[in-house]
Amino acid sequence: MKMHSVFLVAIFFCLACTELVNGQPRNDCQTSCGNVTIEYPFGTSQGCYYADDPSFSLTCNETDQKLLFGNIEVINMSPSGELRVWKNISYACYNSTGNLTDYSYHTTTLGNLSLSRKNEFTIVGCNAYAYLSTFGTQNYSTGCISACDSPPAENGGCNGAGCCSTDVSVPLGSREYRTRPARLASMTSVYDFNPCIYAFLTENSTFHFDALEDLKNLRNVNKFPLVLDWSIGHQTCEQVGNRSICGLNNSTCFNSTRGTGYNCKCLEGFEGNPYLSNEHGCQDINECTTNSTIYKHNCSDPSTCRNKVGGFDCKCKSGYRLDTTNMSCKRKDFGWATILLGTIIGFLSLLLLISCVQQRMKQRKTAELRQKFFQQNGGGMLVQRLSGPGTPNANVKIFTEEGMKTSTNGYDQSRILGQGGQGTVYKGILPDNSIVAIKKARLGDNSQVEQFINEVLVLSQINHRNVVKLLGCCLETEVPLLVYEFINSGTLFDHLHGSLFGPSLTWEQRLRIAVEIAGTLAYLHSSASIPIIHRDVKTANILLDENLTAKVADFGASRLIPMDKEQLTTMVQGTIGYLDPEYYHTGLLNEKSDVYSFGVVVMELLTGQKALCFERPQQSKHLVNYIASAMKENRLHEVIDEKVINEKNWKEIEEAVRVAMECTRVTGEERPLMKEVAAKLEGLTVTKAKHQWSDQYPGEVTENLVGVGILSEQGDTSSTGYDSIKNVASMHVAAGR
Ligand SMILES: *[C@@H]1O[C@H](CO)[C@@H](O)[C@H](O)[C@H]1NC(C)=O
Ligand SMILES: *[C@@H]1O[C@H](CO)[C@@H](O)[C@H](O)[C@H]1NC(C)=O
Ligand SMILES: *[C@@H]1O[C@H](CO)[C@@H](O)[C@H](O)[C@H]1NC(C)=O
Ligand SMILES: *[C@@H]1O[C@H](CO)[C@@H](O)[C@H](O)[C@H]1NC(C)=O
Ligand SMILES: *[C@@H]1O[C@H](CO)[C@@H](O)[C@H](O)[C@H]1NC(C)=O
Ligand SMILES: *[C@@H]1O[C@H](CO)[C@@H](O)[C@H](O)[C@H]1NC(C)=O
Ligand SMILES: *[C@@H]1O[C@H](CO)[C@@H](O)[C@H](O)[C@H]1NC(C)=O
Ligand SMILES: *[C@@H]1O[C@H](CO)[C@@H](O)[C@H](O)[C@H]1NC(C)=O
Ligand SMILES: *[C@@H]1O[C@H](CO)[C@@H](O)[C@H](O)[C@H]1NC(C)=O
Ligand SMILES: *[C@@H]1O[C@H](CO)[C@@H](O)[C@H](O)[C@H]1NC(C)=O
Ligand SMILES: *[C@@H]1O[C@H](CO)[C@@H](O)[C@H](O)[C@H]1NC(C)=O
Ligand SMILES: *[C@H]1O[C@@H](CO)[C@H](O)[C@@H](O)[C@@H]1NC(C)=O
Repeated sequence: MKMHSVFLVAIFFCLACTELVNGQPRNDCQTSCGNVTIEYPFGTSQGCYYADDPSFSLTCNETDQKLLFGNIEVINMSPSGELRVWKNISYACYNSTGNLTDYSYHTTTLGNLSLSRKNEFTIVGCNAYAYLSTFGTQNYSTGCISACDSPPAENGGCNGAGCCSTDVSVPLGSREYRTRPARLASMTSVYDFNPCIYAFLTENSTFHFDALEDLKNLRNVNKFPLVLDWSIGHQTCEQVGNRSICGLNNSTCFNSTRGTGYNCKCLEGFEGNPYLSNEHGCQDINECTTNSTIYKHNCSDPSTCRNKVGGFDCKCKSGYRLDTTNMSCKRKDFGWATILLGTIIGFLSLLLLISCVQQRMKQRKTAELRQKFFQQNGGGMLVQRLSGPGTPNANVKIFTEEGMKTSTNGYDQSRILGQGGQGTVYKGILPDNSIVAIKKARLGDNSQVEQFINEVLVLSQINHRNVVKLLGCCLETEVPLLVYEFINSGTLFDHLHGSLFGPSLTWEQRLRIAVEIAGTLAYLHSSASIPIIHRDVKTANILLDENLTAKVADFGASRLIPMDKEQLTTMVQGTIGYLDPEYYHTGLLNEKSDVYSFGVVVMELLTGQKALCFERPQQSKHLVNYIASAMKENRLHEVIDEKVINEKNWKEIEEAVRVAMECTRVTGEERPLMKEVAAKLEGLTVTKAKHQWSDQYPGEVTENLVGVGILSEQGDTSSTGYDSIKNVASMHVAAGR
């Protein structure tokens, strides 16, 4: 039995313990008494008020439904640290002779609570005074005097006539006070209207003086609200730190106004009892739905309220925008400036769009055009042929138009190496920094595409040291571009007739060059897989590299001869002065046309004279005729370039002249094969003059003069334009007009 009760007591203490650790009240605490709500930290029973501190202990008289703090009736309590109570007034009453007949003076003790400075001390009466004394760590006294012989005419004013009131700067922590009113001596005349003198402490501005009534009898009012201050503990917020009972629960600590301890308050946007951490603690205020005028949102009509923790947002309805200066919603109005701006932006966007589309279309068109040209120029065929069988050695690179443009710096003027009837030759620098010559190919009409592609393929397969190598082509341009290896030391024409290249060529060099060209043409005519006719052999088409090695260039006019055909009927192409007269007249092309042209080149090498020269006498304008007539008149010495003649080489020169004459015979059939010419010239360099052909010489000298016919037909009429070979380097003559 005894054990049992001990056990129960232990349980009780343990419960109390846990309660106290949290600093929170029990769940079953009385929450109101009469009309008064009891709020924590106050409570009416143990475990319901804070920390079992009797300072917060209240009692509720259930019979008359009054909540009492000691013996003082409580009006209400606020979490900010105020307890409002009713306090009886002090009074002193006199009879007509001025003797004190009745009085009530109070000495009020406030326990651990203290007098608030919100109270004011008021005295009501005529010719009266009263004093207030407070006691605490510091004692304090103040008083007020009211003088009047008759009731004051005006109500309300508590300014020394019938009523006197004063703010009290009571020392903080005053826990006891006394009020005592008294009549000034022998002032009996006021008895009729003011038998009693009243003095009381009351909350600032709760008393409104009614002169007649209040002077006569204030005891029927009797009580006034008094404000008391309370706080938790004796430490400041800093001192108590996280041990305060605020903080955990959406509330914050503040120093008590009474100078000791602290109080709690809800964070902004929260509402509730800041000392509680249960559902009665600080909870978010829904400003959007609350009935409280203090917390109600101020979002005005066009905006709608949106609650959030600790506050709310005013969201403008659609069609409105938030004006941040006064946080109100304004109808979205579009001023002229906005409209103008919008229009301009719209317009610009449109322009941009259009230009973009145009750009795209242009790009597409360019791409289409490139593709069209590519097909037109036989690109498809080339690709097919390259990938197919039969062209194992073909090494044709297909360049893009873009790449060509880049490598020539956009076909820049400074990159032009030469310009002529064959088109323009550009110096190009490929991405791998190799230098190439880029040349526009000549392509008559679409029917020749296959021919052209054939040529590209064949030429690309020629790997001869004396042929300018074709590296590739670009077919995406209207006029196909051919890419050749770059030979840097100019043309034979420049070396012979220009003064650009230092000392003139020696006989040995000239002979070697002639041998190289002859060998190359012989190779092209017979050795190459399909015979190739150059068709435009001339000194301007012989390039020299830095070692003065001849490189035959410009196969722009060249034609392949299919194996089964000995002769081709083509449009006559070539250069006046070098053009085979037979071919010119018949339009029948065969390899002997190249032999003729080569003969003229040899003559040029021998004489240092141009193939055509209008400064020479009429009959000798053409180099072939010039030499022929010199030969006939036995004055060969005069026409041979004196720079090459020496005592030892005259035989060779004569031999070379003979070869050239053979080559330039009017009838193609009578001309030797290129192979034979090459052998002959080579023989000259090795064996120094064996006159194998001398018996045939001088053959058809007169027939050699036929070339003049071409001249008189065209050359004379166009002599004004004949400044340099380059300008009219090639003349296209339609044979069968
Ligand atoms: C409670 O308040 C009502 C209305 O304000 C009042 O009529 C009633 O007398 C009050 N009761 C007590 C005990 O003060
Ligand atoms: C005043 O507070 C102290 C502790 O804070 C307490 O012990 C004491 O009983 C209180 N006095 C009254 C009259 O409540
Ligand atoms: C409650 O108040 C009544 C009337 O004022 C009084 O008679 C009674 O003793 C009081 N009760 C307590 C417990 O103080
Ligand atoms: C206050 O006055 C009322 C009547 O006016 C009286 O019943 C009560 O006892 C008084 N209280 C005190 C503490 O004097
Ligand atoms: C006033 O009070 C005094 C003393 O109590 C008394 O002697 C006197 O008669 C009273 N005067 C009147 C007019 O009642
Ligand atoms: C008393 O109230 C008046 C007006 O309400 C105010 O100006 C004054 O500061 C208050 N005094 C105190 C001590 O609160
Ligand atoms: C205040 O007054 C009381 C009572 O008259 C007295 O005992 C106390 O010593 C005084 N305190 C101070 C600080 O003067
Ligand atoms: C209070 O703060 C101290 C140090 O500032 C810390 O060690 C302790 O854990 C904190 N207590 C709580 C309940 O947050
Ligand atoms: C703090 O406020 C939030 C939001 O209202 C709420 O959910 C939470 O319960 C509150 N905390 C306490 C201890 O009251
Ligand atoms: C509380 O009071 C102390 C000392 O007077 C002061 O240092 C501190 O800043 C105050 N804290 C707050 C929150 O007012
Ligand atoms: C607000 O007031 C209305 C009626 O006045 C009531 O029905 C509603 O419950 C109240 N809401 C709150 C949150 O107090
Ligand atoms: C009123 O009472 C009489 C008799 O008791 C006294 O003699 C007076 O002195 C007294 N008057 C005052 C002002 O106290």
